[in-house]
Amino acid sequence: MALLTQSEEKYTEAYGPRLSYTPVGGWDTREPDKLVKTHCCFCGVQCGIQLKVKDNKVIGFEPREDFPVNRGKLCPKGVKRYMQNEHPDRLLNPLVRLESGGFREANWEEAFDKTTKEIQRIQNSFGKDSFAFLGGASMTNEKAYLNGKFARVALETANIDYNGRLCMVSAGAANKIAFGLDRAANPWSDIPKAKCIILSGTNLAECFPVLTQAIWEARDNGAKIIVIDPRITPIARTADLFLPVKPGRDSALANGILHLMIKNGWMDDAFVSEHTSGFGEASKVVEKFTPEYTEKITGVPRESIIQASEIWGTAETSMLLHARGIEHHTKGVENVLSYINLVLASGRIGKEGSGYGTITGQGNGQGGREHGQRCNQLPGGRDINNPQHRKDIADFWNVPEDAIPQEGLTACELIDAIEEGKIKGLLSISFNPLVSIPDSARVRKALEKLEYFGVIDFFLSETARHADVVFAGSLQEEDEGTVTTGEGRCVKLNRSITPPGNAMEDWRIICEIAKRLGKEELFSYEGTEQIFTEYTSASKGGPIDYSGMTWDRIEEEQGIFWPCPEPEHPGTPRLFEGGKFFHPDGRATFNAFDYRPPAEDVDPEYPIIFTTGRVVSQYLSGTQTRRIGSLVDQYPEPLCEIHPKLARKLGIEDKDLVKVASRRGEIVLPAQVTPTIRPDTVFIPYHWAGKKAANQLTNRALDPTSKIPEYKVCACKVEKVCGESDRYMKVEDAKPKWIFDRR
Ligand SMILES: Nc1nc2c(c(=O)[nH]1)N[C@H]1C(S)=C(S)[C@@H](COP(=O)(O)OP(=O)(O)OC[C@H]3O[C@@H](n4cnc5c(=O)[nH]c(N)nc54)[C@H](O)[C@@H]3O)O[C@H]1N2
Ligand SMILES: Nc1nc2c(c(=O)[nH]1)N[C@H]1C(S)=C(S)[C@@H](COP(=O)(O)OP(=O)(O)OC[C@H]3O[C@@H](n4cnc5c(=O)[nH]c(N)nc54)[C@H](O)[C@@H]3O)O[C@H]1N2
Ligand code: SF4
Ligand SMILES: [Mo]
Repeated sequence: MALLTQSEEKYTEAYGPRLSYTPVGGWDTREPDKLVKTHCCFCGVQCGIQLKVKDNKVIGFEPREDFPVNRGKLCPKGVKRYMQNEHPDRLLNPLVRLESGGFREANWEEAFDKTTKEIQRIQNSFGKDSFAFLGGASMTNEKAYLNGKFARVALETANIDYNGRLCMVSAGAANKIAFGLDRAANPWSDIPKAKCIILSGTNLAECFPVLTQAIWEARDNGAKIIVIDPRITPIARTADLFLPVKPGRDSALANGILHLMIKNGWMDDAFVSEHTSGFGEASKVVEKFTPEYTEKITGVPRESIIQASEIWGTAETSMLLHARGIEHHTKGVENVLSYINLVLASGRIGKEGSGYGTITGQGNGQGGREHGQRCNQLPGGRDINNPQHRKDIADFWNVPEDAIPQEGLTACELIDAIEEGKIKGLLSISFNPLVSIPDSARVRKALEKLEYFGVIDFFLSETARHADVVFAGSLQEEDEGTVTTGEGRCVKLNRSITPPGNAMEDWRIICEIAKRLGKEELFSYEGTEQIFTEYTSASKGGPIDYSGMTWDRIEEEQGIFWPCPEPEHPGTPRLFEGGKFFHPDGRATFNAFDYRPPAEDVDPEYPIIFTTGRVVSQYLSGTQTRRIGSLVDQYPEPLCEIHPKLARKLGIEDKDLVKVASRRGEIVLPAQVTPTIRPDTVFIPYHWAGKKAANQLTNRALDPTSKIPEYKVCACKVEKVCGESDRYMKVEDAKPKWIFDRR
C-alpha cells in the first residue's frame, strides 16, 4: 500500500496488518487524498507528524520517522490533536455581541468595520496607548513578527505583550544576564551523552513526554539522574536521586550545592577564571549555605544535598534542564541564575554532552519570544530601549524612529491597567487570560470594563465569551509558517487544509485591520512566505539572526538552529563552544542571591503551600484539549493532590470533596490522596475554567525583573466538604437556590 510509512511497514512485519490510527465513527479506513509532513500543534518539543487529509479535512495521522527529535513517536496529545479539526464548536464565522447578551454570526465586513471604528474612537478619546494588544507563543514566527509590527505601526500603541510572559520570561531574562543570549545552549541530541542530568521543576514525562526517551537513553549510557520537585513525578520515579524541595526554595538549594562544590574542590577553576566573571561575590553569598542551613530552608534532607553535590560535582559530562517549576516565582530569575551558577562552576557547557537549557513550553515558546511581540522587544531580539536597535527597525519598516512607541506594559500589568481604567480597548489573539492569569475573579472584572474587546480564536474560549467581536481565526494545520522548538531549531509547518466555512487565516485578519487603519502599504502580503522573508531579513544583524534561512533549506535540513546569519551558514546547534559567551567581554556571569521567601508564605490562617501545574492529557487553558473526548476521559476534572499524612490530619479520604481556599478565592474538587507529594503542599492542575479554575486561588505577585506571576507558590487552607458518595447523593444541595426560594 502506497500510504504505508516506514514505521507502518515495521509494525506490520512485527505484528501483522492493522487498521488506520483514525477513530472517526470507529476506525477510519478511508484512503486519504494526501499525507502532509508537519509538526504537532502543542508543546515546544514540536514532534514531527504526518496529517492524513481527505476532502479538505484532517482525518487522522501517520507517524513521521524522518524528524530526528521524535523519530515517529508521539505523546497522548499529539496522537489526538487532529480531532479538533472537525469539532462542532469550530468557529466558522465572525461573531458579534448582541445587546441582549450572547452572540450572533456576522460577516467579515461588519466585524472589521466595528473593530476599526472602536479602535479609532478609543484612541482619539484616550490616546494611542489606551488600546492594547495581546499575542501568543502558540503561533508561528511569522505571526509573532506580524503582531509586533501591527501594534507598533498600525495601532501605534506601546502596549503589546504576549502569553509567554506567563511562561518563559524568567528563564529568558536569566539567560540574558548570565550568557548574554536567550536560547537553550545544547541540541537535545546532547542529552543521551551526559553522565549526570539535573531536572529541576519539570514534570518532564507528562509535559514533554517524547523527551523522556533522551533521558532514558542517557540512563542506559550510565548517567545519574537527579530530579528536584515537590512531587515525585513520573520522571522522578525513575531517577537515581530525588530532592523533594519545598516550593519557592530553589535558589537556596542551588546555593547549598554550590557551597559544597567550592568546599570539596569540585570546580573547574580554569574555566571559571578564563570564561566567567562574578565568582568571587557568588562564593561569598553561598558561604553560609551549609547542608544544615540549606536543609532548614528547602526541606531537602542534608544527606541528599551532599549526594547531589557529589554526583553533579564529579561528573564527566552533564546537562542541567529546568522548566516552570523554578521559573513561576517572584524570584524566578534568581532561581534560574542560581542553577546556572552550578553549570558555570562545573565548566561543563558549550561541549558535546555538556550544557544547559530551559525547556520551552508552548509550541513556539522559543520563536514566540524572539520576533518582536514583547513589550520591550523589536524584531531580531532587539531591545526597544536601544536607540540603534530602534533605528535599525524604523529604517527597515521605513517609518521615522520616533514613530516606534516606547516600552509598554507586560501582560499581567496590562490586565491591571484595564481594571484601573487606563486601557479601554484590547485585541487578543491566541491567549485565554481568564483561565491562565492568576486571580481570575480580578481578570473577569477587568475584561468586563473594556469598552471594546476583540478576540481572534478558532474556538469560543472562556475569554472570548467576554468579547464584543470574535474573529474566526485559523488552526495550526490551516496555515503554513515556521516555529522554533525548545532546542532553538527553526522548523517548517506545512498547510494541510484551508480554513473551513468563512474562517480566515490569523495573519489575514491582522492585515485586514491594519489596512483599514490606513497602513495598507505595510501590510500587503501575498502569502506567509513573504512574511517569513520579511522577518528573517529584519533579524539580520540583530542578536537573534535568522537571515540565512529559507523555507527550502529549513525543510531539507530538518530545521536550522539560529544564529544562521548567511545562506551558507550551517546554523548553530550548540552555543558557547570554546567558552565563548555573548557579553561584550565574552564571559558568562555568576549571580548568587541570599534566600528570600515567596510573596505569600504560609501562616496559621492559611497553613498549607498551594502549587499548580499540568497533567499529561490536558494542554494549557484547555480550550483545545477539553474538547477532545478521549483526552477528557483520561483526566476529566481537576483533582487536589494531597499527602496521606495531611489528609489524615484534616479527616480527608481519597475522592472526598474538599474546599481549597486562598486569600483570593476558593475551589471545591475531589481529593487525590497520594504519597507522591510533600505533606506540607497541595497541587491542582490548572487546565479548567470557571469554578474549576486553579487560578481563582493563585497570587498575582510578579517577579520584579521578568514580570512572571507566582503560579508555583502561595498559601491556602483545605477542608473536607463531603465524602465521595455524598457528592452524588445530596441532590437537594445541588439544586439551584431559587427553586427553594420560590416555594
Ligand atoms: N501535558 C501538557 N504538556 C505541556 C503543557 C500542558 O499544558 N500540558 N504545557 C506546555 C507549556 S506552555 C509549558 S510552560 C510546559 C510546562 O512544563 P513543566 O514546567 O514541566 O510543568 P508544570 O506542571 O508547570 O511544573 C513542573 C513541576 O514543577 C513542580 N514545582 C512546583 N513548585 C516548584 C518549586 O518551587 N521548585 C521546583 N523545583 N519544582 C516545583 C511541580 O510539582 C511540577 O511537577 O509544559 C508544556 N507541555
Ligand atoms: N495556575 C497556573 N496558571 C498558569 C500556568 C501554571 O503552571 N499554573 N502556566 C502558565 C503558562 S506556562 C502558560 S504558557 C499559559 C498559557 O495560557 P494561555 O496562553 O492563555 O493558554 P492557551 O490555552 O494557550 O490559550 C490560547 C488560546 O488561543 C487559542 N489558540 C491556540 N493556537 C492558536 C492559533 O494558532 N491561532 C489562534 N487564533 N488561536 C490559537 C486556543 O484555542 C486558546 O483559546 O498559562 C499560564 N497559566
Ligand atoms: S511531546 Fe509535545 S510536540 Fe510531541 S506529541 Fe506530545 S505535545 Fe506534541
Ligand atoms: Mo508555558
